[in-house]
Amino acid sequence: MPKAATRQKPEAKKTKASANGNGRPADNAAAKSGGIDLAQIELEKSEYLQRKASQLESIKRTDKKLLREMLYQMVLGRIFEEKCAEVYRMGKIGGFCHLYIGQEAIGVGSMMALKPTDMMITSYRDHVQAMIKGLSPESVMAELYGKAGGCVGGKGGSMHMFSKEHEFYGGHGIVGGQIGVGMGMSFAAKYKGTDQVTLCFFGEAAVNQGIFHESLNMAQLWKLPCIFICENNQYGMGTSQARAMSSRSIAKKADAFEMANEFVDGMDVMAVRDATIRAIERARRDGSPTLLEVRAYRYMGHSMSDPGNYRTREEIARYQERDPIVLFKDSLKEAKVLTDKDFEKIHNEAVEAVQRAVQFADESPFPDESALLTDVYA
Ligand SMILES: Cc1ncc(C[n+]2csc(CCOP(=O)(O)OP(=O)(O)O)c2C)c(N)n1
Ligand SMILES: [Mg+2]
Repeated sequence: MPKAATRQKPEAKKTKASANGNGRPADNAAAKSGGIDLAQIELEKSEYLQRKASQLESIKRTDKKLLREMLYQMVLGRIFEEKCAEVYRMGKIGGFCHLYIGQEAIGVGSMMALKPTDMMITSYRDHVQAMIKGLSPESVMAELYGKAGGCVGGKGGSMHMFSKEHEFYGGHGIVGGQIGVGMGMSFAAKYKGTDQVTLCFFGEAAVNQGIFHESLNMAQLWKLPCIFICENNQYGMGTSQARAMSSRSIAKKADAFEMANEFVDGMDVMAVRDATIRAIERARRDGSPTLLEVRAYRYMGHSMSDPGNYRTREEIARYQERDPIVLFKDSLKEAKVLTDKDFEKIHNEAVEAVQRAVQFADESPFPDESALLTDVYA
């Protein structure tokens, strides 16, 4: 057990606990066992219930067609990833494959607040985000298969989705590497005088790397229109955040650079959307960057080859009780924006879209040998 996991400032005990981690109780039993404190999950749940009224207000302010499209994208992402797991086990997808199940509200809530000309960059957990940015499910599934019909001709695979046309700049396998590139993209936008905002996604394990701190410093110093979104799914491979990070709050790390920051519940798509809209307004107004820490939970293993023996079934089940898709669906029903029948239609459309994607990938040829040395930079 690393010492950092048990090292707590004494005053932390006196602080009122809140899910954003500023007042984490000192005696965190789950942290000692490597998992997540179940009391934290309860706290997050009660904070969500308290916020529910403002979420319904936010729904009322939002275009109904857009709300249904957001739900569709979340359902599509879920069904697409479930299918990925299935065809991976059949041997149709090779190599690494990291699924986004449980984190759909982060991608949908943030990216669907962008204009199509805005840019984004992310980690290897990229299939669903690629689709939200507008890449077709066919081109993403074929890429997973390593087929010529894939968005990068079958030469990138699961971790390297990319589409310049959609301002989607990958899909990166080096943990944290994309933070520096994303910051550079926002520098380019400022230099060229465009109004583009960059969303730069990364996991919480990337925050311990130097590149995170260097990039935030430069972005704030140079006033770059970059929104850094830390997708805190609470694990970096088999290591929980509590075992690897001395402080609980990632959002507050931005204070060191005097950068705007917010902690957001990543199970609540409207909370993610509202926080991103605030960040986009800051970025477009005077180029100010923002750090958003968006906490959700990874239901599946780190990748398809993860035995998952570092957490309990109960922990997973407790998070699934607050599933982001179910929460959103229920709120939309409560706000009279959606009926059960509408949901069934959305679900069926997503199932059909995924079926079409699989058929396309199955039928697409492998890249021709002549493509072996094209688009290669060395
Ligand atoms: C620089 C670097 N170090 C280590 C790895 C191995 N590695 C791959 S994913 C991962 C965990 C990253 O976790 P996190 O940033 O929280 O993202 P998540 O997988 O949870 O989305 C590690 C250590 C890597 N790819 N790159
Ligand atoms: Mg993580």
